[in-house]
Amino acid sequence: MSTVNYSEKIPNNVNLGEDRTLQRALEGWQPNFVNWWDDVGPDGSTAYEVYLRTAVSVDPQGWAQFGHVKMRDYRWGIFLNPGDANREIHFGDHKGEKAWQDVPGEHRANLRRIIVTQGDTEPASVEQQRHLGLTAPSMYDLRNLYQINVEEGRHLWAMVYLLHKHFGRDGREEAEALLQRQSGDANNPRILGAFNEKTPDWLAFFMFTYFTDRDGKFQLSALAESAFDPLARTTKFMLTEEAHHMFVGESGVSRVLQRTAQVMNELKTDDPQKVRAAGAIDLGTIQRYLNFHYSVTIDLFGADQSSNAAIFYSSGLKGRYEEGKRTDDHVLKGQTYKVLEVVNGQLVEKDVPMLNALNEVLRDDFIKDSVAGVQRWNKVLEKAGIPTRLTVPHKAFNRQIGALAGIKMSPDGRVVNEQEWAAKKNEWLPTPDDFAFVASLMGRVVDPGKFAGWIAPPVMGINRQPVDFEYVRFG
Ligand code: BYC
Ligand code: FE
Ligand code: FE
Repeated sequence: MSTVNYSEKIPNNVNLGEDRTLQRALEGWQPNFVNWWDDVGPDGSTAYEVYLRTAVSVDPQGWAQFGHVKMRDYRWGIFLNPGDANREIHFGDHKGEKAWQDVPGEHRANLRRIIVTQGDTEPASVEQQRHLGLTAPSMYDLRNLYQINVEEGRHLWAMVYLLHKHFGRDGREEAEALLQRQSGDANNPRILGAFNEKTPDWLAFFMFTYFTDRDGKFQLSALAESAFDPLARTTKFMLTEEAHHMFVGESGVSRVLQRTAQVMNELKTDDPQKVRAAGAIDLGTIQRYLNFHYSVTIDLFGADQSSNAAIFYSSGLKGRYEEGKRTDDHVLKGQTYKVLEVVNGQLVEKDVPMLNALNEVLRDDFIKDSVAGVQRWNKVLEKAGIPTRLTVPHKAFNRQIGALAGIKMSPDGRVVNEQEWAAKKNEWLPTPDDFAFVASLMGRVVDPGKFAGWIAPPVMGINRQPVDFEYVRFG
């Protein structure tokens, strides 16, 4: 008999205490997870007690319990949103049939692949962010970084639960492989491009959590529609945590802009060198970081035409964003969608079968949502009387995936030749000099209520605590 109290050690609503097979699988995996966390998780954080929210159940009282905990003792839980026994599949060829509680044999390979791809991003982001704690601009920001890290860890658990519970031996092998691939590793990299990029500094971190965690929002929303009910329910619960990740990015960039605008007004200058000399990040650098993170993130939606996407949708594995709110037939056969391609050096729109364009549909939904937040950033500049505005680059700018890969495009949407690209690249994407400058600002500021000079304090603390609350106790 096992003596472990599973609901205490691993908070869950999946009846883990009664499920010996699942217990055995998780008992094999969990020590490797802890080793992974120690090896490539948040650098130097083991002894800290951090004011974290922990999910101990899915109801409103239980999903956000705040208190100081050691990161190592964080209780990574396994939660599915409450089920609906009568839930029906509401899109694709199986529309109107009952949602699946088990994996149908014919969709097993595709479902496993989707779950593995989703699962792979979660530990990747923790690896990408592992050094940031050493240069936090405040204790408040350090706490937010760690909150995101433990929750991405929990999202990995969520996908590993599905692999262990529903995919038998190959699921267990995939769960191991999720701990073996490593962000940026030349021999065994993470699956998707953005998750092998560096997150070298806190401006990159805020852009990543604004844009790339938002890919998480859209992909998870599409999976929350899945006919495979356990996937739908687990991704729905993951979405409750994603909001905070995007908030950290949006408010982080806002605070950087606020500080930059203040310095520009004090010095009455828009000269980037003077702004930099005063210890703030010039708007040009912020725009170049934005261009990079936006373009790398929209690549995550895959090729603009994809037979995988058509199969995932028609077989009910992955829906569209807010599938239930759409008023079409939810089958989409015979419908078309506009995608871009280059003909004779010019971008042209062309109609293609909608089912094959569903990656593009989701990318366009993401783009709308991203632009809204950039407009909120511009309000900060507007309020401060600064005329410069941030913009998202053209969809075809700096793309590596799909029909637009390899085309040289200016951020404002002109096809450019190699010479112009080479001449202007340093105005459009972060340069080694930009990275070196931003790195030079990154010093560790962790006294409660103190903030680095390149970022304004937040308006409010976490969970109604004051901004100068002791969010992290260094043991
Ligand atoms: N980089 O037919 P295509 C998150 C591959 S973020 C490298 O378009 P498909 C989070 C593709 O795999 C959310 N490779 O593919 C955020 C395929 O390879 P194979 C993550 C790429 O399947 C922050 C080939 O190119 N979740 O949660 O239609 C922090 C052909 O492409 C890329 C998901 O992505 C790329 N960018 O679409 C923490 C959901 N793009 O098979 C966490 C699950 C494509 O030919 N994934 N390729 O070798 C999916 O739904 C799909 O796999 C994709 C790709 C939408 C990603
Ligand atoms: Fe996540
Ligand atoms: Fe996230």
